[in-house]
Amino acid sequence: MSVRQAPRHTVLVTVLAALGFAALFIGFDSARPGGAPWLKSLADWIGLNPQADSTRSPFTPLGIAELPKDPDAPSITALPTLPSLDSTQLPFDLLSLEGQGGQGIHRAVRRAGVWFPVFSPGSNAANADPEKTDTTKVPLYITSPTPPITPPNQNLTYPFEAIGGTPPYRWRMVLGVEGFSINPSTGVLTGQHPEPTSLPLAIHVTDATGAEDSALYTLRISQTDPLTLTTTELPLGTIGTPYETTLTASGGTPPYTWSTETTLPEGFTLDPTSGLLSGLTATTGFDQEITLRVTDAVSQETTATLPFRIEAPFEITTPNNLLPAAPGAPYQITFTTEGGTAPFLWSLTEGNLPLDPQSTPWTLSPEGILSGQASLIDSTHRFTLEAQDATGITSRKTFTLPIRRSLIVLPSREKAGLAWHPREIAALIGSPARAYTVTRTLTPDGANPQVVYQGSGTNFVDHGLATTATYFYTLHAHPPSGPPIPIATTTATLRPFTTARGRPGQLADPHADAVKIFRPLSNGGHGSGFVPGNVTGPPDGTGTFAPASNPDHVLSLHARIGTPGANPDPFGGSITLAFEDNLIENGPGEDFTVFENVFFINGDPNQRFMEPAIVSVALFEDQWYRFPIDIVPPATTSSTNPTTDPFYYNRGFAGRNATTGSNPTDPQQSGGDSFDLSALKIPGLTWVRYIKIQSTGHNVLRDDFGGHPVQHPTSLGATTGTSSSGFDLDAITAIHY
Ligand SMILES: [Ca+2]
Ligand SMILES: [Ca+2]
Ligand SMILES: [Ca+2]
Repeated sequence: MSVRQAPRHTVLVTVLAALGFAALFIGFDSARPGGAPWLKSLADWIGLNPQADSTRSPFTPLGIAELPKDPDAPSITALPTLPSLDSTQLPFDLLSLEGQGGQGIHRAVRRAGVWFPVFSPGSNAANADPEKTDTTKVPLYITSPTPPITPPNQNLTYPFEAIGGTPPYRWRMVLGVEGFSINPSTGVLTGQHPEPTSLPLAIHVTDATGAEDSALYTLRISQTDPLTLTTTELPLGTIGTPYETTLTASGGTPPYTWSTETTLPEGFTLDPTSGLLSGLTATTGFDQEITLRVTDAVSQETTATLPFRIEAPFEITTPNNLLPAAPGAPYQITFTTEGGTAPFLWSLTEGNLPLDPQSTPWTLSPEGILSGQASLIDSTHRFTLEAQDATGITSRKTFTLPIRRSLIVLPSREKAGLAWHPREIAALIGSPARAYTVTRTLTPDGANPQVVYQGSGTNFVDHGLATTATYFYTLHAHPPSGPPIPIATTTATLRPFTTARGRPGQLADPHADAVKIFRPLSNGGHGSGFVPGNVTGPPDGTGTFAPASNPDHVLSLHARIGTPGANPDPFGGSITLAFEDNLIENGPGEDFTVFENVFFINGDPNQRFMEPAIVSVALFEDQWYRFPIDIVPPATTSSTNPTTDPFYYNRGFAGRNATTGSNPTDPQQSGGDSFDLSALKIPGLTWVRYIKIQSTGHNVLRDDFGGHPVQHPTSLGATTGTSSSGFDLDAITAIHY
């Protein structure tokens, strides 16, 4: 079929070549090679003073009438209210709508997390092809995600659902075991099985006109005992003595397969079948953390990060996790050893030392004194130091040094998010705290403190605050005995909000504010010369047939073709964004939306060009949670490419829905792909401030539910690893902020 739609990738490559912008590599995790250690924040982008610290700078309250006018504001805030659209008015069968947004040719409704355009043929705009856009029908789609894992001998009842086509639907299935059946008219699968197993389950649905759709799932019968890595510590090894330990796991469905997420030290191996970790080092001791992964027979996996230490005749006694350096403050630490023969000679063997605000690296003296001034931006640094004693024996240790306050406070709209790190507080008070109290005052002298949190968690959101007010928060740790100890005080000043682009220090916005790391697959890609402005602020996409595509509107992350199970980093570029003037709270339902420039192939809204990405969130820079992904391929050979079907990327992906142009903070209007932090099932996680988006690449990742490889479209230069290949990020917007 010929491509009528402007072949955006070709056009964009030309534009880019003409502009010749270099990619930005932005420091956040300094241990990564190529990470230039500076951060271009929103303030740099729009020319405001980046030195301003929003939690400390003096602030003149602004009345609403005095708010600076933003040229972008009308496009977001002046949208007319959408007239209500009930299902009887829809041109096709879409019952139980989850939302509607857009106007005219861009009007769309949402069902099962996917937005479908709805418009009358008379309102066609130039971008839509009337011959391709049959507005009376949505094709028949099976929408359901993979059924849940079911224990042996326990009954499973799972309703499969479909939309589009012409009801009524008829259902059938193909499954290689007895004991299950599907109701042909309702699509409800029922049954049970006595043994743990993992089987392909093909589901077929036929509509009244004989049209058919199919989907291939994995039916998992497994103990619900969660897969657990039962090895909780690794034995201490010694230089010159062969090291051997066998890792253990329980739950899930054996047999288990073992692997590591981190590189093992030289001379060490992990047997994937037996879990035997073994090796020998002759002259170099080390003390580092390794991340171990166990996968069971039905592709569930779990990981654990454990200290791994080989003792030399002397050891480095400074703990791995260094106390945080406060932003902008001087920092000095003297590393210490025990045993061995003095003098010791210190050197950096891996990673990078932090940089001061002038981008000069901190210094490590040969005597083991690390000193410098902390940058103004929160960041985490990992590096490995080596000490060599007078006899030539060496000992290595990996350190983590965070730059941030011990009490994190992020102001938002009439609320503030607070968080602290128990490990650091334990280091400060000499033992784990049994509880924490946070107090709030309106003056720095601490008069009239109000207790706003008491418990054993690590984060909470303080509600009911006044815009333009400044609050002083103090964190108190409760040691095992004795009175609480004040640990840290931090202030927060609440700004008025706009849904357009904010102004640092004056006007906050619900959108991502800064790029922490940008790691494309090659330099000079589409939009790389416009980072961070093209991915901060509100979405530039203005409608379902009007995806953002200019380099100052979107940033391409790049994708390549790989092999399943490979490290995804060389095949899918990534970006990490920070929220600096608002938080993303885990509120009711969806919490944030990712906007990409999904477009319709040949103007046909039923054939989507989607470049998928996986999404992770964090509250602390070193603790990430990824949304689980579910791929649902067709069960039979399809006449169209499965990757043009939004229900192929069934759950957990960004990049499957177009932007409607309506209010980006309302997931029932905005289009894009919305995510609910509750889906991560992380106990006690009330808010986050970092989001990482990584292009999936083609054939690299497997999904979390059936192990299906994640396919990426390969046409239109989508997997060249350069220029505009891969996911094109437009914006990320908080819903609860
Ligand atoms: Ca913001
Ligand atoms: Ca939520
Ligand atoms: Ca944008």
